Amino acid sequence: MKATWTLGLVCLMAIVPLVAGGCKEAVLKAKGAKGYWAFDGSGATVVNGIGTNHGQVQGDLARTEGKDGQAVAFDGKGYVRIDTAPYLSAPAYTFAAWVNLSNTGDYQYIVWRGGPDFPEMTQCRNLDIWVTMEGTLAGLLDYKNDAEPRLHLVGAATVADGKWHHVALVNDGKTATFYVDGKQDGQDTLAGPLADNDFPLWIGARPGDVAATGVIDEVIFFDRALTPDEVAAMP
Ligand SMILES: [Ca+2]
Repeated sequence: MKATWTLGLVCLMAIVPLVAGGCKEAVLKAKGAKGYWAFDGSGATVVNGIGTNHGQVQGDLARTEGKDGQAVAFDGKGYVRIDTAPYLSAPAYTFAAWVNLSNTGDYQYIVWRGGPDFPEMTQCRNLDIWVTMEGTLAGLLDYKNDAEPRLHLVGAATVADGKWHHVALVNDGKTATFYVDGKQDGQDTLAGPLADNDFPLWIGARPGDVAATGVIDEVIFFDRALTPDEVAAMP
C-alpha cells in the first residue's frame, strides 16, 4: 500500500482549534517525525514545529518564497544552526529537505553535523550532505568503529540546476541511501553503526566557508528509516 501523508484523519483533527499546530505538523508527528523546520515567518529564529530544538539564522540571510510558504535564501556565506538533540544521534534516521540551488560550479552544503571546525575531529560525522562541483549529492559518514574507513556516499542526479528538488538521506543501520525527488539516487552498505556526536545541525554550510547558494526549505528529521514509498510521498 502506498504511504499517504496528507488529508488523513489526523490532518482533519489538526484543524480543530484545540489541536495545536498545523496540518503538516500533525501529519509529520503522526508519522513519528522529531524535527520539522518550515523556515516560515521572519527574524533569526527558525522554529521546530514539532519539537523543542529550534534554530537560528547565522549571517544576514533573508526569507524568500519557498517550496511551501517561506524559506531561507542562502548567499554562499551564512547558514542555519539548529540546536542539537538526542534524537539526532539515533542509530537509524531520515533527513529530508527541499532545495533550489544555483549551479555555482563549486562545492555547496545542504547539511553538516561535524562540529564547528573543518577539518573536523575524527569519527564524528553522522549526517552529511554536500553538492559536488558537478551539482550531484555526496556525503561522508564516519563509523563508531574507527578501524573502518568512512563511507563516501555519492549520488548521480543533478540537484544544483536552479529548480526545486526533494533531497533525502536515509540510514537504516545497514545501508545509507540518497533520494532525489523520491527516487533512489545512490546507496551503499554500512560497515557498522555510525559515529555519534552532540553537535548542532548546520543547514546550508559547513565550517570553512563552503555554503549553499539558493533556497532551502522544509527541513525534516525522523529518528527512523522511512521506506522508499514514504520518502517518495513526503510533503
Ligand atoms: Ca517553508
